[in-house]
Amino acid sequence: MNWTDARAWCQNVYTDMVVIQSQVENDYLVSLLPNKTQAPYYWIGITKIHKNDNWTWVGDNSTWISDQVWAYNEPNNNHSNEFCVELYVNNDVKKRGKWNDEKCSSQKYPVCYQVVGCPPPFRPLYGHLNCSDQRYAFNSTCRVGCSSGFLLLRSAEVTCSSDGNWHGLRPICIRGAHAWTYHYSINPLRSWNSAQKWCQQHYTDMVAIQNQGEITYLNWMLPFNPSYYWIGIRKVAGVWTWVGTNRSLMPEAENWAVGEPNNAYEDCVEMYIKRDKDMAKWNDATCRKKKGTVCYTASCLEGSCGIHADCVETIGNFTCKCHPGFLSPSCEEVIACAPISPPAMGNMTCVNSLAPFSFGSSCSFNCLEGYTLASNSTLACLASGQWSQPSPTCTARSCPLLADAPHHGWMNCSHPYSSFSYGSHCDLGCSEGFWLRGTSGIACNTSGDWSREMPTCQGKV
Ligand SMILES: [Ca+2]
Ligand SMILES: [Ca+2]
Repeated sequence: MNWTDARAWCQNVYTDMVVIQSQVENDYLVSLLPNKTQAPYYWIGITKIHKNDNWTWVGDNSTWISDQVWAYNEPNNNHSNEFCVELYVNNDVKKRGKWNDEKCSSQKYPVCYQVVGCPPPFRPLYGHLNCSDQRYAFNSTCRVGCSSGFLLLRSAEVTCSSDGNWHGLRPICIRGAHAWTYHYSINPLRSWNSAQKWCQQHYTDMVAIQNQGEITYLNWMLPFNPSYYWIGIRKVAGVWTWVGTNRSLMPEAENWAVGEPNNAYEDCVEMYIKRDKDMAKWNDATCRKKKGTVCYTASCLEGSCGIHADCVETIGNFTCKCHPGFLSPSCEEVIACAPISPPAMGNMTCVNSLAPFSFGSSCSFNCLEGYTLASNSTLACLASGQWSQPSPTCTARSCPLLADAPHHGWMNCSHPYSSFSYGSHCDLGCSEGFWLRGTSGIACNTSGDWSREMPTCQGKV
């Protein structure tokens, strides 16, 4: 075929004429193509339209070209119209894998490519996908993550295989204890007591089971063991008890196999992992029997809750208990008290903790000259979001009350702030026939004292 027919054929039957994007691809392609002992060789998808043009690949993505890939003395544009490229695939070591510019009307074999891809992958309920290629091409992968609170079963990753199918077990997400990690041991088998000891030494404790999701997960995760596995329930003072939390087993959480528990002397509990009958159900058994061990590692890790909270283990998860003064759920937000202002005739100085007027902040007050604070001078913002006391006010200092005018005299007072206090001023005088001994005016000063002694009125002699 000439080059134009060759490309059209590629587009009809496959995706397009081959595009080479590296020396490695070029070598790989040469290794795939049947060897030719003589011309014609193979058309590849690179051309130009005019002799001064750059060589251009079909499509628009690839720009790769290499000086080393041309055969000796090529491209030579021998007939001034060699605008297409052939790939030599023969036994001549100097030519094999090299390119030659050729007349596009020459007859050669087309080399095409086909995009191989997979259908859109299955997204599990309660899960999300993260795919390396949005067109799901051959060899691309998709990773599955489960929503918070769900456990991933089977594989986390699927790969698009060359047959156009996703390779890998279809992931599913089940409700469960996402924050716990499980560990098991069947070598050696252990009595219930030594199983618990081993768990406590190496992990947090024997596994406790919160919900059906965990049961499903454990039954999937653990290998079959003919003697099955101990779990963290045993009889304590006649009551079935979760040993890790010391809580008694609630009827709604029971998962006994048919007819179990069946023996007053069987004080420990095993789980029938991958058993044909009563799969994943529980049986009471004699504690000294040797079985597999299943442990968990606690959910609370360093940093689980941030610096303003304590991590508290719950069955299958954890919660963050905020320190006093910090708000749920993140415990990052500090409780704030209502903003306060300086008092009239006074000043306020605040020391902020994490935010202005937040838990741990304190504000001190003082008053201008002539004024006193009515209460304690420092307020603290408490963990409750309340101030430790009401904001203080500044009141003018009081002078001793002047109840009466001088005997045989009069008094005329003004009180700009409050009665007989800082700023108050009294004019004094005597009745007709008397004379004033002392000052004719007194004022209440900043320290709460009268500026002068009270005058008296003297009778005329
Ligand atoms: Ca040539
Ligand atoms: Ca039993």
